[in-house]
Amino acid sequence: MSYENIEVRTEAGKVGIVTLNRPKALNALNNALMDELGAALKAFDADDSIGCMIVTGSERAFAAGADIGAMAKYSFVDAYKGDYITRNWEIIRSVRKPVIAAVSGFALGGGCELAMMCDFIIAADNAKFGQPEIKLGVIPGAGGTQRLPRAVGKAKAMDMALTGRMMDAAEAERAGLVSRVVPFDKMMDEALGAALQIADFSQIAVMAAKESVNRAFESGLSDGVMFERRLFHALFATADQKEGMDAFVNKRKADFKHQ
Ligand code: CO8
Repeated sequence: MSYENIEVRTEAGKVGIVTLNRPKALNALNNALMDELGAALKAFDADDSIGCMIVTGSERAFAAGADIGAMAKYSFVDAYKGDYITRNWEIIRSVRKPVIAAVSGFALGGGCELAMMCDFIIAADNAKFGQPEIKLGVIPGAGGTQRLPRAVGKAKAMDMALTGRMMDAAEAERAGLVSRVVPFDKMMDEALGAALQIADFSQIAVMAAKESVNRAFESGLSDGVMFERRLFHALFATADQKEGMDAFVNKRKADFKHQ
């Protein structure tokens, strides 16, 4: 499939990389881009050889938000009935293999929300995160008021949603929004290193780990722990568990077959 708003490639045959590519608009997220992103991630998710995905942008912008020009004249009916706010964004959350956001430059509004929909964020030291929708007379619409407080707590989430201020990479790491911060020229190597490492693990265990961590945000502690325990039990039915533990016992590298 050919794309107009994203670039898609694979690395080492096992990591799928999507680069947002609307440079003139700082990768503003219009409907066509989000449809393409969803299609590309779904295709990687369905490809048995791919074990992890990366979504990234340019040095200047991961994404400066939803496309304000496209949204400016929407009526309530346009917004409510169309898939673009934000039903087509949900595809990203339905992907079962891990998705890493590699964020450089602006990650604002929908750009910050897109990064937070990914499983974890590796940031370049020039990254800037923000939910500036309040300045436009609206509020975040793709999970910003829900995922940001879960990531950084109420105080900073309220501060950002109500003032629209940006958080730099160092503050974002301190607050728990991003997992690692590296210089920009090391960002893709860092993300790729993590993605290749993940892709070499058992895909079944990786998917179960993602599902179980995500469950922590949907359930109470005892339900979450029970969910985890059942998945843990289930993994003993896989060949990969036998391989992983046999490899450890016999001091060799595991060779997972994703079975
Ligand atoms: N939408 C459309 N175009 C944009 C956007 C955007 N979000 N951001 C930047 N651009 C365009 C600019 O219009 C400009 O285009 P042109 O050269 O044709 O004038 C170009 O990108 C470069 O931008 P600037 O000249 O403004 O660059 P600066 O370096 O001066 O400033 C900023 C960079 C600070 C990032 C600034 O561009 C800015 O404030 N952008 C808007 C940020 C924003 O408000 N984002 C939130 C948007 S609302 C949203 O995301 C809601 C999500 C809800 C869910 C999704 C529903 C679909």
